[in-house]
Amino acid sequence: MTITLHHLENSRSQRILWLLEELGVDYRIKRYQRDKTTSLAPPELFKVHPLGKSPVITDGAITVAESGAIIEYLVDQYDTGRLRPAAGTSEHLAYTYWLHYAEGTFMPLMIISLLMGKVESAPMPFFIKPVARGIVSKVRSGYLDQNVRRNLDFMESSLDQSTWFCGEDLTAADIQMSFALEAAEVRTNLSADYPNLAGFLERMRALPTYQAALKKGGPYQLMGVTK
Ligand SMILES: N[C@@H](CCC(=O)N[C@@H](CS)C(=O)NCC(=O)O)C(=O)O
Repeated sequence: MTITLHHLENSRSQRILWLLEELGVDYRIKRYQRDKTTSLAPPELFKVHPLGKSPVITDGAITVAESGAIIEYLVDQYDTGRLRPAAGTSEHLAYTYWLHYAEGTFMPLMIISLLMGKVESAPMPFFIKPVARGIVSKVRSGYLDQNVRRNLDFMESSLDQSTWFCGEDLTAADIQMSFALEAAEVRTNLSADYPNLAGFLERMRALPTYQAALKKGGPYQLMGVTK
């Protein structure tokens, strides 16, 4: 069976590419471009999975969507015990936590932030602008900013004592967290305010497998920043 990664440009799919490189398995990449105006995925992705999102993989007759599920599937099938800590250990509990946290808690905040930015910059009649800006400002001050800060503080302190999120060894949960931190990096001053998180990104970018994934994936421009 050959694994196919259905790879949408500038997307979470980059983390699966990195995982595939870490696993050292054979795979092929099918590329998809975002719509130039809306940034949405093209209709061809709906032929792979009904939600039309990326990442999604096919492995023979099997189709798996959702980053966390794809990671679990690939680790189950192809890892040799390196990228997921042994069941029953505290590292495994941390692994499960961060694997779910990235998409369950942190990424929704990044999406709200992205959408608020889009509302602020959307073309609209001049008399609507103050209303739209007022709503965005309320969402930011009443909910978003404090939650983003609390989560960044929490992630930062979680890396006080360890190199990676589950200890001294890189796990697939770190790969899941990579996109969350890359998304945070474009909206906050990570290197000044969150040295542990900036250090994580630096260590990750120095890994040959991360670099190989970047090379295979092509230009990677995350919400305005070229990597
Ligand atoms: N929680 C999902 C999110 C999938 C998702 O929203 N992917 C984005 C790319 S980062 C996408 O496909 N966007 C294009 C669209 O919504 O049309 C996962 O982690 O797989």
